[in-house]
Amino acid sequence: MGRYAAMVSGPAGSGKSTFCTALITHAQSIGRNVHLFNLDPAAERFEYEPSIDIKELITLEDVMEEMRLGPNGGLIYCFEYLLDNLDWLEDQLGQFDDDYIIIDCPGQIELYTHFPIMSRLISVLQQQFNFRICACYLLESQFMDDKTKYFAGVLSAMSAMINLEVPHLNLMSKMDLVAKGETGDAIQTGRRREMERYFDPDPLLLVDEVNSKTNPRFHALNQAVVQLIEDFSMVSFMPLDVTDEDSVGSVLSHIDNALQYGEDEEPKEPKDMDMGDFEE
Ligand SMILES: Nc1nc2c(ncn2[C@@H]2O[C@H](COP(=O)(O)OP(=O)(O)OP(=O)(O)O)[C@@H](O)[C@H]2O)c(=O)[nH]1
Ligand SMILES: [Mg+2]
Repeated sequence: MGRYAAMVSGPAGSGKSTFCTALITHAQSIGRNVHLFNLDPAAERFEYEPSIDIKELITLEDVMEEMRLGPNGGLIYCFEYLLDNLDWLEDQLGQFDDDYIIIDCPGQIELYTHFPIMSRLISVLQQQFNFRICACYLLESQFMDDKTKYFAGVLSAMSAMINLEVPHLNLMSKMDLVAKGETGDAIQTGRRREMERYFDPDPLLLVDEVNSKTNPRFHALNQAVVQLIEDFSMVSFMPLDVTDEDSVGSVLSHIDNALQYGEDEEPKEPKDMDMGDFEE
């Protein structure tokens, strides 16, 4: 059986850990075995006990105290320490036969966008440990209310995609906070419709709205940014509502698809047939 990993990334508080929990709950409910890999050396509580936990190797708290580093420098130190201790990782990864792991990452997006840390970890998982990897990048639906923030979010997602160089799925999280249309509340229905425009929009059509909010001095820059986003086809988002099992199930099938999960498996032997049924 192949080895598969979905790396759940995105800004602080975008709902990564909650999504990992929802994904594992859903996978278990359909009889699939997936494991949680906690990659956040500062994480405190988990609904599911992680099968692999970076905190067993190193914690941010210890690093900050012993190395006298701040939280961000400390985090980089933790990842460099992990990359220097790949034997530990190999040991941890070696315990499973059915390898499908969900990696809950920290919320410091510099790790995906500025530093080559996550991309190095991905290369190790791919090349040394034979994993197929995809990235899920979460952005909060609440954040999208403002088009300028939407563009900033898309750019951060795009930067992560370019740095990580693995199949990439953008998720618009916390969709439960944007009430569904049936509630009858005209304002919420309007907000939902507005949000749905962002699932697969044409950024060139949104530029006028961004321009209307920004100083004319920036219009050429807005246009250039929008063109960049358009050129990379980076604007589509899948809605994610962790309170809705269908939504979580649909995201899991997209992840499976991105990972080509199951495509390597041997065809199952048909059940032993009683050939007597076919005899005269
Ligand atoms: N309503 C709603 N709240 C959510 C959802 N996902 C997360 N939250 C809330 O958002 C907050 C942050 O959620 P986390 O899952 O811890 O987010 P995270 O991205 O793991 O955060 P960091 O690891 O600190 O970067 C918590 O208060 C969650 O309860 C969601 O789908 N809907
Ligand atoms: Mg988290």
